[in-house]
Order: sequence, then C-alpha cells, then structure tokens
Amino acid sequence: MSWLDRIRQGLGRTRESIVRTIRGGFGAGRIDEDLLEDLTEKLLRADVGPETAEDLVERLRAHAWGRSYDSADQLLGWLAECARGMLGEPLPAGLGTGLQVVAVVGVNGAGKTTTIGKLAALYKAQGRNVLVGACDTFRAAAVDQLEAWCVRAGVPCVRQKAGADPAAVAFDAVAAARTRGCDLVLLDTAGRLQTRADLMAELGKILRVIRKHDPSYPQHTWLVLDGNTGQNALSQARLFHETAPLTGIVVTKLDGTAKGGAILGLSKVVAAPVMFLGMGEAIDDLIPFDPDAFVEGLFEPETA
Ligand SMILES: Nc1nc2c(ncn2[C@@H]2O[C@H](COP(=O)(O)OP(=O)(O)O)[C@@H](O)[C@H]2O)c(=O)[nH]1
Ligand SMILES: [Mg+2]
Repeated sequence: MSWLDRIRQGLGRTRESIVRTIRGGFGAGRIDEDLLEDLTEKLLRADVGPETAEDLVERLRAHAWGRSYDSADQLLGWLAECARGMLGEPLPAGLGTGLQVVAVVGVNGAGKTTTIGKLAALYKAQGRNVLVGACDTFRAAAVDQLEAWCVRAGVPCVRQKAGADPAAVAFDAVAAARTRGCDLVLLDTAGRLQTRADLMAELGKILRVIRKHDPSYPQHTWLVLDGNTGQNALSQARLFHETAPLTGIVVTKLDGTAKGGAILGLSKVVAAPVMFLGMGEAIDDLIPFDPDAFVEGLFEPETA
C-alpha cells in the first residue's frame, strides 16, 4: 500500500464521521447564513472541534457565498478545497546537514516514545547515523520501553538510572553523538502537562543545557499530539510553543480516532508544520504528512 493509501485508510473513522454527517444533513441547497450555521453545528457533531469548524465555515463563506450546489458530495468537495487552504505546502524532505538534534515533547501518553522508535528506524533506513537519548528518567519503565524500541530500530540509546537529571542525560546524549560521529540525536522527554509550570521549567532546562554544546541545538523541537485529543491538541500546541518554540508536529493514533479533523486547525495556532502521522503501533506505522492526501482522506467519500 502506498503512503497516500495508508493516510486515507488511517483516517477512515474520521472520514466516516464527516461524510455521514454531511450526507445525512444536506441535500441540494445554497450557501447562505442558515446553511453555514447548520454546517458549523454538523461539523461540531463530527468532532472537528469548534475553532477548526469555525475557520472552515468562514473559508466556505469566502469561497462559495451565494452559490448553489446539487448534492452533499459537492458540498464535501468545497469543504475539502477550503480545508486544503488551511494546510501548508508539503515539506521539503530532509533535516539539514551536520549533527541534528531533535527534542521530542508532549503530554504523557501522547506517543512520544513510540514515535521516537519509529523515527529512529525511518531515519536509519535513510542512511542517518542515529542516537537516542532517554531523558524521560521519571520512571524506570519509561527508559526500558525506549531501549526496547532502540533495539528494534538498531540504534544506540544513551541512558542513566531512573531519577537522573533529564538535562544531564540530554547533555550526555549529544556529547556521545559527537564522539561517535552520529548525525541525528532524538531526545525522548518526560510527558508533561502543559499547564504544570514546574515541568515546563524542566523542559526549558533541557533545552538550555544542550545549547552549551552548540547554541543552535536543538534545531528541531517536535510536539507529539494524540489524535484522540481533538480540539485540546490546539491548546497543547499553544502552551508548548511558549516554552519550547516548536518546529514540527507529529500526530499519533489517527488509526483509532474519529477526531482527526481537529488537526486542520493547528496551522492557525503554531507555524510549525505537521511532519508525520502515527497510524498504528508497529515500527513502520509512521507516515510522512501529505496535505493533499490528508484532505482527501478527510472529505472524499469512497468511490463505488
Ligand atoms: N494505535 C496507536 N497507538 C499508538 C500510536 N502511537 C503510540 N501509541 C500507543 O500509545 C501508548 C502511549 O505511547 P507512548 O509512546 O508510551 O507515549 P509517551 O508517554 O508520550 O511516551 C502506547 O500504548 C503506544 O503503543 C499510534 O500511532 N497508533
Ligand atoms: Mg514515553
């Protein structure tokens, strides 16, 4: 199956919810105030989330005000065009040259450790010399989980004992990467509630400490968001961005949710692009984000 097919397949539940709701709610009609109001409500029922629904509906207003449409499927097509406008252009491939440091952040259970395992395998397959740092020292089990992923991916893992200072582990991991001539460091960090100031301060310390190696580190800070969180993902993105300016986003667990549409609203919150989608628990279930395939996966009904 191609990546594009896998995006479509992974978004199956979200698409079903959107398509069923729009088909069930609209026949032929005209884009007027009543319709837009009704549509907002239906999009909310389809778990698109209030900010995203509002943005989408305003775009439809600008795109098609006063126009008549023949069927719910035509309306879906217009929504797809508007949704596409909410996403940026596909990313140029590649991370940059020289040692690249990626700090992976997010709330507890979002899928950070799993995503790091998948990223390690993916970049290794692209010829990168990868090293992983186990900076989630909060629980011993977290370090073991990460190490198991590193064994699967075939990359080294720098760890210390549970309870060690996460910033010290991050510093050591970058040092080890330089010594070994690695060109990519992935730092796993402890899950933190974006509303807990002390934990956010700890994240700030990790970033400050690795800058002692080189002020450009980490060149990448990727936020991992659980696709099930829907609209709350936007507030997570906002708050993490304040502590650790984000350069990329990974959305996980899209395989099991109907709330994938909320992602459309992310671009309004942070400039950081969605880079990958997590579509399962296996090592190769990480798919590069493609905006065209994503929009098709959300709005385009199955062709019989
Ligand atoms: N179905 C599915 N499960 C995932 C995905 N990514 C992570 N998980 C699961 O989510 C749970 C939490 O993941 P973990 O990586 O430990 O989250 P962390 O606390 O952010 O490090 C685990 O049971 C993972 O297997 C995904 O893309 N799809
Ligand atoms: Mg973890």
